[in-house]
Amino acid sequence: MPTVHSATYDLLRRQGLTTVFGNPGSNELPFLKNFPADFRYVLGLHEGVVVGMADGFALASGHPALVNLHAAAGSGNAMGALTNAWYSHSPLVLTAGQQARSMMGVESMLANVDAPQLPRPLVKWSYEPSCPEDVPRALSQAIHTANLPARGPVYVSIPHDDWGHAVDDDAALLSARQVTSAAQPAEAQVEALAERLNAARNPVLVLGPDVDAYGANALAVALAERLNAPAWVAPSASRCPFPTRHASFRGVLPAAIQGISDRLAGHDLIVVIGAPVFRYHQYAPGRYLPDGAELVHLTCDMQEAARAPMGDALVGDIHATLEALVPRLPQSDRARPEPLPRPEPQVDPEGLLTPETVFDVMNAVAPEDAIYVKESTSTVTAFWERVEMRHPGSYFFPAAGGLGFGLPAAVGVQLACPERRVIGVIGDGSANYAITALWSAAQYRIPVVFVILKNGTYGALRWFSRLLDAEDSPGLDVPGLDFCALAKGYGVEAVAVSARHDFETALQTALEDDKPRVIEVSTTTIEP
Ligand code: TZD
Ligand code: CA
Repeated sequence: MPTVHSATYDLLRRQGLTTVFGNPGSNELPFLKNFPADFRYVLGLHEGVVVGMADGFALASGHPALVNLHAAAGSGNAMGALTNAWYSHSPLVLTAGQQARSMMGVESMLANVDAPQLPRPLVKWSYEPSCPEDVPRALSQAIHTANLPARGPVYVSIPHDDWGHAVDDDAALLSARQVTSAAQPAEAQVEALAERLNAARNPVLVLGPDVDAYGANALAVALAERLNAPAWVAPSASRCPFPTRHASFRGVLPAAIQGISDRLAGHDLIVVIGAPVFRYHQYAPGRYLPDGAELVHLTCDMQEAARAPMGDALVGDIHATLEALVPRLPQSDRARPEPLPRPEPQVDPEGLLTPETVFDVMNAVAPEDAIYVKESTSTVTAFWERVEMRHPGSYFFPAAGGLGFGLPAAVGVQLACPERRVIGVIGDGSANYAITALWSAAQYRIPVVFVILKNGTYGALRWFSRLLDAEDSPGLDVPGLDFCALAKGYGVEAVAVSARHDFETALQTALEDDKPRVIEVSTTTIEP
């Protein structure tokens, strides 16, 4: 007779969720017992790390990832990481152990009295099955909900005395289910879009993370080349949708209302693909659109389409829509955009490297298909200017700006892509939110190269403090951190460098190794 336990593992296996990212407690042990040999458990020492690793794994693999957390305290620890998963459309299936059903009412230790409420509003769906027999079906619903567009995290709370219950043979029907979506635009919609693009005098593309998530990077290039249009990366982009040395590439838009209008001035049609309109950050009020401009928006997310303050939107599969659209467009005879000039090398002060130099060295030393997981907030512009990324899936950044993503996501991305090298580019502030990811990297021998940029300060906040006229705020510096000592404590070999040649050597050595390494680089502080 199958049980909730056997039916669930059968479901997870058939649906391809055989890696479990977790941090266990007593409530989770009945799920983890008899852990099948074809499954892999990846232990994170803090739930923010657990979700961060799963997030990187899901984003880089394109498949839902399973997370197993501990009841309320564990789920609570994971919430910050869920802000990023939500905005990056990351299909995370979060499960959490609950007290035994008969012990919940008296509020025993580790009972989560209103478990489905806790992760909201950062999940698409949250549920606690009303009886043990419903657990496999609820998990099946969770997997498909996470994976259907727009993708996103889901949460299921499971009482620990459910796992031994018998279920009938119909539970096997669940594991064989295939749930797919189409969202191909109608003929008339593609035609209308094509006409609009053809009629535009001077169109501009704004490309976002979901171009990369849908594997539509090459189609975005084809579109830019058909139109001979410049291509900007959407503000606050968490992925790289377009090759950064292509003649059309214009860099990342600033995350401010007026800043975007200024950059896009002179265009009569703004075509936003795979990003919200727009993901602003710093408050710089102004006009949403430059004079004379219209905006059209292709998105996989109906909420993004609905909440935009301007423009027309088409909700659908980004790959399918571009595939239908591009062949309808005649080759434009507009002049091809001129490629951006290469940025000049920076002169480094004695005993420090500029972040610009760090990125120039990475660009020269790292393999051309390296994957960058970036979480150093003041160096975003410099990074996009200096590091060439030409392959899909080359860049991941916390989509909600929730720090604590970079270190663990780098581990998850490397686990999903063992054939490519992952370089984590992490600020000395950011590194502390999820430093224990180093331990998981060491224990599972996941060969991420962690480059920690040590400028001794929350650099981006220094910039914001000038913007907000709050330069005298306390708590903006982080002196006295020794990342080599921390790395050693978690089992990762580390070296500190402060000169260009030493960084080159350290990076080369790290990239040749088959285990993780930390390189602490002393840097100057620059403007974001
Ligand atoms: N806590 C969390 C979880 N997320 C945040 N985004 C912040 C606090 C606030 N914050 C920012 O938005 S940027 C930043 C903080 C603390 C500074 C990060 O410092 P860093 O990078 O050293 O990682 P830079 O390059 O010095 O800015
Ligand atoms: Ca810093």
